[in-house]
Amino acid sequence: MSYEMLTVEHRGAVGLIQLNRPKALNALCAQLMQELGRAVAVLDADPAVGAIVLTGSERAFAAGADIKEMKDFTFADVFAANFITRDWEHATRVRKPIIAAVAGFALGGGCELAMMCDMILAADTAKFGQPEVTIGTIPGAGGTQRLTRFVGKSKAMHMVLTGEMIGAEEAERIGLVAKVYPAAELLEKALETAEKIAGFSRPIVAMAKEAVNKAYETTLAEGVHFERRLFHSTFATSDQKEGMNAFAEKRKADYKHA
Ligand code: DAK
Repeated sequence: MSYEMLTVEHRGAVGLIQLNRPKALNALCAQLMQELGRAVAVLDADPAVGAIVLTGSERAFAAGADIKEMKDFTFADVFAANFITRDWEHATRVRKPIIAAVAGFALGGGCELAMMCDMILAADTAKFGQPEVTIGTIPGAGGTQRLTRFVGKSKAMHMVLTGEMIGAEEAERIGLVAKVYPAAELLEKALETAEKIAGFSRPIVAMAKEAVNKAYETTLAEGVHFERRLFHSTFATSDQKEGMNAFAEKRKADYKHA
């Protein structure tokens, strides 16, 4: 599979996708989003891959939807093409863990894309923002919804209504980012984290991911019920037996992903 606007590599059991449109600060144009959708689907289906890392360049994870491409769209264009819905949300459908490794700008659609991933690891150079209001529109890829769930109403309102950026430290403090690293170490740390996750039982990791995601979609009682049923299901796997036996026998578990 060949791509023009991103690169895909295998690093051990980790699939690494790097957005590669540096001159436009990885602005998210239609072609890039179609390629990203394909890349994510291919890695999700690859049995050798246990986790995915999505990253950009040192200067930008992504500076948003491509303003030059969309500036002349009409309502009829975006509605008929199902803009955003059709090509943007693949990261939310992938069943394997997907980590956004963010350095530099993650603005507008770039911030929204990072939030579609399962966790955000950031370089100390990262800057997050939803600046759509400054160009006469509003976030359209989940920015008003996911950001509010990450950081609460007041911070989300501040970011969405002022368009101001926040740095990596603040992003970590308010819960948008899981961890911050010196920029030079970001990719290595993200790959290490992904490799660690890929070393656990794949079905168990997928269940854990589904259970956490359920918290966004349901009531507490229903969410806990869902979690309980998945927890019970883990006892039907051979990996649960292996994990607990390995603990009792003081050895490393050898998961068969079954
Ligand atoms: N789109 C297109 N090109 C972009 C871009 C973008 N979002 N961001 C940067 N670039 C391009 C610049 O035009 C410039 O290209 P050349 O002039 O060299 O050809 C190149 O990248 C380098 O940018 P700068 O020269 O501006 O670099 P600086 O370091 O001075 O500034 C910056 C970096 C990131 C602060 C600045 O580029 C900037 O403010 N960029 C725009 C950020 C932004 O507003 N992002 C939000 C995009 S809006 C919708 C759904 C979703 C959305 C909209 C509608 N519907 C359902 C209808 C989502 C909207 C967005 O994401």
